[in-house]
Amino acid sequence: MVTTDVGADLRFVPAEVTAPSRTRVRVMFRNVSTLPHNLTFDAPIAGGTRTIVEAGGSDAIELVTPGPGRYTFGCTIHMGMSGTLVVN
Ligand SMILES: [Cu+2]
Repeated sequence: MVTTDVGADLRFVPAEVTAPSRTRVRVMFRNVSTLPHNLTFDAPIAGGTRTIVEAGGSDAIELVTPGPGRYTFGCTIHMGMSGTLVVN
């Protein structure tokens, strides 16, 4: 589960999440802030929630984790709002 900051700060909470490699996982995203956000993985995962997860809303992503490494995700609405998926 990843959420946002509860206010208007542009950050994910927690900013780093961990999962085992080559496993199907479900990432729940809850937007508890006052602004619309999304949670979108960069390549090679390249998947995400719907583009606008409104304040108070939530969405989930299902993905199969790649090999071990660090994979970034972000909010395409807000540059610089990012987090990391650590795959073991
Ligand atoms: Cu955002």
